[in-house]
Amino acid sequence: MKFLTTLFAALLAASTLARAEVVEYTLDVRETTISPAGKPVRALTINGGLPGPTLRFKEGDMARIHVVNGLKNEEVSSHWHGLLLPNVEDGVPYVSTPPIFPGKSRTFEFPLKHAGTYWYHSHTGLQEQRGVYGSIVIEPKGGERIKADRDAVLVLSDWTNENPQEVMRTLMRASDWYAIKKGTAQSISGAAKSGYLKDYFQREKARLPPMDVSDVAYDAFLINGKPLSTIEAKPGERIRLRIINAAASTYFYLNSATGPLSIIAADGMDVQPIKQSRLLMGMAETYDVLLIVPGSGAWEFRATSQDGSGKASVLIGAGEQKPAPDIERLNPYSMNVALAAVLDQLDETGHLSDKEALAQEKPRPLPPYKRLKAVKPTTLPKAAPVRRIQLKLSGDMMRYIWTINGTTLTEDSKIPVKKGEVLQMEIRNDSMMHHPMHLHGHFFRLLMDDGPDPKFAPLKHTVDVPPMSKRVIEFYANEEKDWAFHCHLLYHMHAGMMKVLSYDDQGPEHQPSLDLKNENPFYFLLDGNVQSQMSMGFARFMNARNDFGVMWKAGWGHDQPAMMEPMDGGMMGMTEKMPDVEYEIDLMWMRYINPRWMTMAGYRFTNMMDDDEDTAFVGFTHRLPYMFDFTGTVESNGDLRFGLAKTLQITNRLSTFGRVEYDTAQDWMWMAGANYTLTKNFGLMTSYDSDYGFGAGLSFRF
Ligand SMILES: [Cu+2]
Repeated sequence: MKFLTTLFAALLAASTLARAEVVEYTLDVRETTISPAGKPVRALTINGGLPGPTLRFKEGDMARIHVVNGLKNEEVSSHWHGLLLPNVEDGVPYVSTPPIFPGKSRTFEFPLKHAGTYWYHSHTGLQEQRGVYGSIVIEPKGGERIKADRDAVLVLSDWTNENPQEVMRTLMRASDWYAIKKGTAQSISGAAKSGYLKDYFQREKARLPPMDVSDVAYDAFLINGKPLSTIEAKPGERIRLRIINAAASTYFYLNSATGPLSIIAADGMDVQPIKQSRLLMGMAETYDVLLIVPGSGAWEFRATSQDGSGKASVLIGAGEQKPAPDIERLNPYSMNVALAAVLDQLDETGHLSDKEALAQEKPRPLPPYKRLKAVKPTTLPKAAPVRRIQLKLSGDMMRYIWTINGTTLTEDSKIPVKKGEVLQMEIRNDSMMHHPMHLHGHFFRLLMDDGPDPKFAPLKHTVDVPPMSKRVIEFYANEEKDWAFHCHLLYHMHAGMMKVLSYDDQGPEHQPSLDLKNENPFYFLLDGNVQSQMSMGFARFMNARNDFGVMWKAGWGHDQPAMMEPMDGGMMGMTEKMPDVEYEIDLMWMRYINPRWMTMAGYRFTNMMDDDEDTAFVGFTHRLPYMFDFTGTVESNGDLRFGLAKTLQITNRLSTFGRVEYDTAQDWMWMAGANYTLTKNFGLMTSYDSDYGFGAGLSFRF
């Protein structure tokens, strides 16, 4: 009897499989000129549009997706974000799936095992920022749990007219340009004006660079490719909004003129409905919200960037405009504001009713994780051994390097996983930015202290880890091979914040394969100035931890008349003349150890009066409290040099700097001056140098 039942079940399963409908799409990635922010830009589009098309399926269908690479010299890839699928279809180039070479295509084929709102995007280099993303909707077998008249997909994104490689370069050089552009630059006068002078110096004392909630200044924020768009709707209609944050580096606050948002699904999985007036949404997360059109009018649904620098809106319905409430901007000066926002919410519990939760809601709430509850138990197999690991997220704004457990992807890529275990990951964020951490190939249970019954812990694929706090997630390791785990802030990932969960089925020696030409590449940077008396600068190739370059200082405005005279007596009766142009050129390699230490080694060419011998040197730079940089070098001839340097930001664009140096061969030197930032690339500069006197000119960074 049992045998017959099993046979029958097997036959039934086979026949269902045979009947699985194949749903086919073609995604054609091409370079196209588009202008979402007004200015025509060469971007990457899928089937000519931004975002790419919505791929609609039914649970149980078989997806067959042809991805065509219409680019001339770049590989592309497509990752199906949030879907459980065979490893080779996951679409992370080299890690799981072969890349798609220029002019070639790849057909992805996988069964759709679960329903929900998901998305797809390129996992190659910085292509996601350039437009390679779109949405996926999978309708459940038995219909939606919560009925709506129809659904509408809202793909949120951020848009820059700059090439993303240029954005990355700007971040690598720790330029203040983006902060100036979006109005979050910090200065002493700004701090004094807003009453945060004490915090300003406390931060400097703690050796922390100015904090900001976002890295990049964007030209536009988009919903479905537009800053403003319209959805037709009738009063009383029930619309299921499927919201996807496909931005490269923007958290959004969502709110609506129609009142509190009714959240019915998170990361594709149904949750017990909760209400929230403002929803903070990290990159790569998805939420489904049920919206009932209250009456006639154009009701604004708004996504405000977390840094307050912009927004995107859709108007639902037609007629009189009903704006959504404004979300006030964060004061950039109080370093405690972001932390306070985090700590403020510790008292919130997951047991509040909607009414209580709405009454207690903060003006800038965290994601509503404590109140998210799965619709059925999500507990994992009881018999599976549980292993807990810690992952520490760190970064440095002065040097754009982002790490997990102190290492970048290329330094150490592997997190070993044993098949059949429950892996608990305690993710600690030691940095001052949010990180949306995404796990490929699995749903994890998000375990919140103080949340609802852990039996109903929500299933997610992406979790926001707020500054200076931690999240605990767990999942049943029932897969094989290698799966990416990374921060979904594109530039953080690119700067190293990624690992690969590597199953033990591949043997202990196995190392994940990586897209090495797109990981940790070198960027060329040139920073310098030319003034009437002298020129200084640094031209370098830079990656996460290394700078290889040329540093120069040259002077011609000799300020010490005594030095111009022939030296009396001189060595062996010779007289020396000051050269017309004095120079010191260092060919050097600098290596970043951590936010406080850098080491350096190089070779110095010089014709300076008292020190005209070319030498090799080694040294270090150490960041002291109040952001003083102390540099010490020793040269192969035994000379020692110590320097102390400091920059003070007076206004957003005006900074002053000072530098003192002691050299056993040349004695004391000092320099002080000011720089005024005109554009991203140029500034006006003036300085006094103890050797070359007073002068003024142009500063530049390219
Ligand atoms: Cu991050």
